[in-house]
Amino acid sequence: MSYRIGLVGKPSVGKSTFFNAATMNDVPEGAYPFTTIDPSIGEAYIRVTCAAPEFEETCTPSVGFCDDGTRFVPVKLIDVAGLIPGAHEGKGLGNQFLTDLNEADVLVHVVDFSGETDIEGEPTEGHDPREDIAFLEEELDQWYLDILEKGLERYRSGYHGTEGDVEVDLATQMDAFRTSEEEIKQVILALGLDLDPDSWSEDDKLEIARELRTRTKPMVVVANKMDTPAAQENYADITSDPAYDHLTIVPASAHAEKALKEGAEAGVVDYQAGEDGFSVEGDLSDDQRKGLERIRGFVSEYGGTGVQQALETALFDELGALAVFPGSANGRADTQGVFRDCFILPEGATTEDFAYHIHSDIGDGLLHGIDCRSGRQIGGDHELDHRDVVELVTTG
Ligand SMILES: Nc1nc2c(ncn2[C@@H]2O[C@H](COP(=O)(O)OP(=O)(O)OP(=O)(O)O)[C@@H](O)[C@H]2O)c(=O)[nH]1
Ligand SMILES: [Mg+2]
Repeated sequence: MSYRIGLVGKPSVGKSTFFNAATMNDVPEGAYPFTTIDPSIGEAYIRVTCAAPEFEETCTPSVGFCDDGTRFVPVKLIDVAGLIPGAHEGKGLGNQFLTDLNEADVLVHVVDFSGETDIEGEPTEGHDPREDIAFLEEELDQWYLDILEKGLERYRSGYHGTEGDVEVDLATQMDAFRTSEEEIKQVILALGLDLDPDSWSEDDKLEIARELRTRTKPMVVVANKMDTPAAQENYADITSDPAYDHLTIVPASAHAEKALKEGAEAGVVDYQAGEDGFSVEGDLSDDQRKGLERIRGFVSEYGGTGVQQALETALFDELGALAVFPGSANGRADTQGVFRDCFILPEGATTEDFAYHIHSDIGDGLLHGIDCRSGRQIGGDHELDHRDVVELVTTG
């Protein structure tokens, strides 16, 4: 199972361009709303500093690849149709397609920071990206509210047969979001409400929906089109406004990432995804050279094109996931090959979780783990850190 990152946002912000840049796919992009109708799923990568060199080994990745000490570990990226205000009432393409994002572990909200598209994705000038940040969260909350209402219908109609608890029906209805009865109950009680839905006002329900949304779909904001001066100005304004301190905003140019990757593929630039620089190698026209120099100015100022950074911020910072390498404590390669795997595990994962992640037999037979850096034994309930290298010792 690989992690899934969903791209959301109003039309024409650059979701598909971001998707193509990250996955090297070729889905349609266009300067008109609703270019994308059907969802696409592609393979993107997140970077993890490879542990093999510390052990004086050369890795042989089973999935993804390793470039100069940087592992590129596959994750799934999902591109969907644009969302406009009132989508929950059927505006635009409605919000039915949001079900395509049910399975996303974390969302990347792509915002056009250039202000050159209005709230529905039509060309304009001077549009305030703040509006886009706010409306999207409201639409997502409405989506959750709809599902909550369906759960309440289920509760009232007594599908469960006996007099049940409301959180049981809500958890069943919200199954795709992988939330639990316990979590739903906690959310309701933490909002100072009791467990009788008849006592909830419309606002209470919206509060529950919002709380469940922020817990189950953490999100980063991508300030896209940062190759334009207008976007750079908006970015400076918004990130210095304390009202936006609670958001993680990653500056990006999907265009720049695409151009650099295409240049690398054509052999005219030397560029590793996520780096804040590149070198020009091949014969280029003056226009191409100027284009690349413009990109250079931007990537050196913002620390990269932002595409890799956005995916990694979503997965590691917002979601709290961690990468763990299976290793062998005596330093020798196992029969499987050296540093083949790099697994992405959820926040708080323990040695035992790691074992079960690999195989249920390994989980069942786990005796203990060994931290391969220190050589120390670690228990099944030991919480792992990002980039730990762990040998699992089992009965089998
Ligand atoms: N300047 C600039 N333009 C961009 C960038 N990324 C995308 N665009 C342009 O923005 C327009 C919309 O891009 P798409 O990728 O189709 O946008 P989308 O969000 O997928 O749109 P829908 O599928 O309609 O929801 C296209 O003209 C892109 O070339 C960027 O980083 N910089
Ligand atoms: Mg699109």
